[in-house]
Amino acid sequence: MLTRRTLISSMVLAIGTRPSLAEPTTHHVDIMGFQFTPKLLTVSSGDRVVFTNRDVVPHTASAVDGSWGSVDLSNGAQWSLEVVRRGNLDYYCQHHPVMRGTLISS
Ligand SMILES: [Cu+2]
Repeated sequence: MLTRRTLISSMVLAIGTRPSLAEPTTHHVDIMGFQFTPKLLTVSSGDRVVFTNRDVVPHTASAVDGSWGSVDLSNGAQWSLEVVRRGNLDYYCQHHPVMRGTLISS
């Protein structure tokens, strides 16, 4: 039988593991099959987004407005962005401009 104490300690654990507003989160975007996955990602200013190329051809993750961007990422390479702006941050691959993604930053 679930005791009251078990129930309370699981509730405390759930609350305790929730990241606070001040703690940045690391998100992951995989580049696979000529797509950014997830294509839409909700982030907070201060968070980090790690892009990993899982394709055999090189890709980039580059801001549409040119304000940030990775180098060429070969197979297995990672590049990390620290989100410092709010709003919809649209990005694409410089080699394959049809590849698009958006970071929704609040
Ligand atoms: Cu590409």
